[in-house]
Amino acid sequence: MSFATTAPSEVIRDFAREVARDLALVPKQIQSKYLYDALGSSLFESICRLPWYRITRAEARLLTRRASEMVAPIADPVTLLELGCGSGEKVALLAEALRNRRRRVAIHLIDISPTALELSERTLGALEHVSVVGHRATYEEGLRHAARERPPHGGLLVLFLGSNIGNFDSPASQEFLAEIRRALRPGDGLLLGADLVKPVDELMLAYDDPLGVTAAFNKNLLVRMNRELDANFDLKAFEHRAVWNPIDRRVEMHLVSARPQTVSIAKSGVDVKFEDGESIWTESSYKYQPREIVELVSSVGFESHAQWIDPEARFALSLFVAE
Ligand code: AVI
Repeated sequence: MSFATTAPSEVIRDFAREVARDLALVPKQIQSKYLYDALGSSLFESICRLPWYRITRAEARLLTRRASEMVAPIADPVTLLELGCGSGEKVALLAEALRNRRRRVAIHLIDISPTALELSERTLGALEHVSVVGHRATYEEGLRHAARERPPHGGLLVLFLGSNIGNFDSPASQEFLAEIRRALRPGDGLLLGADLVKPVDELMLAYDDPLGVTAAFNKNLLVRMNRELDANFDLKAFEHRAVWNPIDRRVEMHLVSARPQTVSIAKSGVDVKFEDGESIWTESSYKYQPREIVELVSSVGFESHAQWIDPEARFALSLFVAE
């Protein structure tokens, strides 16, 4: 496996500009998409294997047990489209459930990471009844391309899994779901994975794990800024903190300054002052009640078809059909 350490220059330019803008906000923040450079993506994969982070395994359990019900309402020939494909194992479970229909299944994979696309294409290569198209693109661009390339007949099932929806705030999640709906035809489906509200001690173990992997994932953002933006963050002078915000029902990740300090970020053209205890807010993970998921998705033109809940981890997969 190789770890690309240099991002393309336009990515670095946007990163530099957005960091300058968002560190001037109160509270200071950095968008969570910047957590995922090569090392960050690999740390996230490790998080998914931690005993305390249960989303990935809960979702795999539901998919393994209920995949045939999940594809049942989608008309042949089926196209599957996964937003953020990871390793391709989840879409493979759904493709496997379509095998007995004896029709070819087209799979579109959308991810900005070439490594994720390659890995998924390899996983799916073992299935002879599928054809796979990878799109190295943002979710929005990929959705548009795939919708244009799909056949005139048959249904499309969009997969948005892993509780990625939880990293969008409320207006952004609604806007993004509406964008998905606009790319679909009536009768197409959306399978949405979302983590549910659960006891706070469980959430804290998931987002501040005893092995420190989530802390490394969060602090890698400082490593990335030092490398790509010529910043001089002292890694020992910032701490990982996860907090449960009960009003907005989200886990927030922060990087907290352990002392008063000024950090220079050369490519952003800024010197940023931190008070002792001041934080950079790096991610929100919203947690839902099952009913809220149905209401959110129904509000943008979908009808709720079914919802499966993993009782151990409190995680839901919900299936919607475009009206
Ligand atoms: C990718 N996303 C759904 C993860 C989450 O749970 O919000 C990212 C993550 N952050 C900390 N641990 C995992």
